[in-house]
Amino acid sequence: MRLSRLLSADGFARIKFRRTDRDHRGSSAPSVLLALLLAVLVAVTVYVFIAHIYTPPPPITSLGRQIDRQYNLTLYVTGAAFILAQLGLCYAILRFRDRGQRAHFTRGSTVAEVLWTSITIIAFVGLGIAGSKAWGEMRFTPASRDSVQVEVTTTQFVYTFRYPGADGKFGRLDASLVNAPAGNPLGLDPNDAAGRDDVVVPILTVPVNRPVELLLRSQDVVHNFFVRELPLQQGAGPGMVIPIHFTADRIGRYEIVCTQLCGLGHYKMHSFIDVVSERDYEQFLKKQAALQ
Ligand SMILES: [Cu+2]
Repeated sequence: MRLSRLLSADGFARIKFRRTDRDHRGSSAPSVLLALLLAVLVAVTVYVFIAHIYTPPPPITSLGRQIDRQYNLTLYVTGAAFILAQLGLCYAILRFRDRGQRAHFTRGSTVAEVLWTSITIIAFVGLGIAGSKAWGEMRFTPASRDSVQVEVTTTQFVYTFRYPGADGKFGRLDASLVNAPAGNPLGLDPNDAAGRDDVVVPILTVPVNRPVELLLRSQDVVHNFFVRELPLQQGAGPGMVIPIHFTADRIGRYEIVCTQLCGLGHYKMHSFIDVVSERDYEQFLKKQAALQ
């Protein structure tokens, strides 16, 4: 487009546009550059996943491995859709670039709309149904009766774990008795006999290959219990006890982190879960019982 400046009678510059022959040919540069940029972004994204740059640690529960398989399946389906959609966009950008033609309105294709909406519904509902078994097993199935029960209390910005002790019963808690500096962070009632053998510790220890049920509580705000290797994430809120369960099958130490922004010290709110052999677990309980 050629610009010509004219000085009008009032002294202001008037800008006049005149179409030239070059305008009718359009410009390929912007569309080629945009298509190229998109192709590069797609290639980089695909590389990040294929090269396994950000991979989570392998799960230590059979349910975790089931979730990983489901996650990978979802990633393959959505990844293929992502690549196809972006390459389709590259094609459209190049095919319908500015050639100097007049733009015109199009209503699109009803058949194509119905087709890709149906495919999307089938893919999403299908993946949801495929994943419902693992989800149901984790969230809608109660823990087995022989589970090791541990109570998890979250507070700004620590985790405290309580075992019921030899009697298998948790003692009564009284919020007015909570006094961490005096050694009673949970508010255990000293008059309740069931609580006298309760074991209160800052690190969670569980036996390998045995079902574990955690009872999540919070003393103040909403916190979270998250262990990447389990892989389990559950919020804890004041005034409620939320049960979660798992069976860890690999001995080791794994980190527990709070994934709920719970205050200024949130970034350092963490603890550990030690998955130990049955013998080490018995020893741990005996040692702790002697210390309480
Ligand atoms: Cu927290």
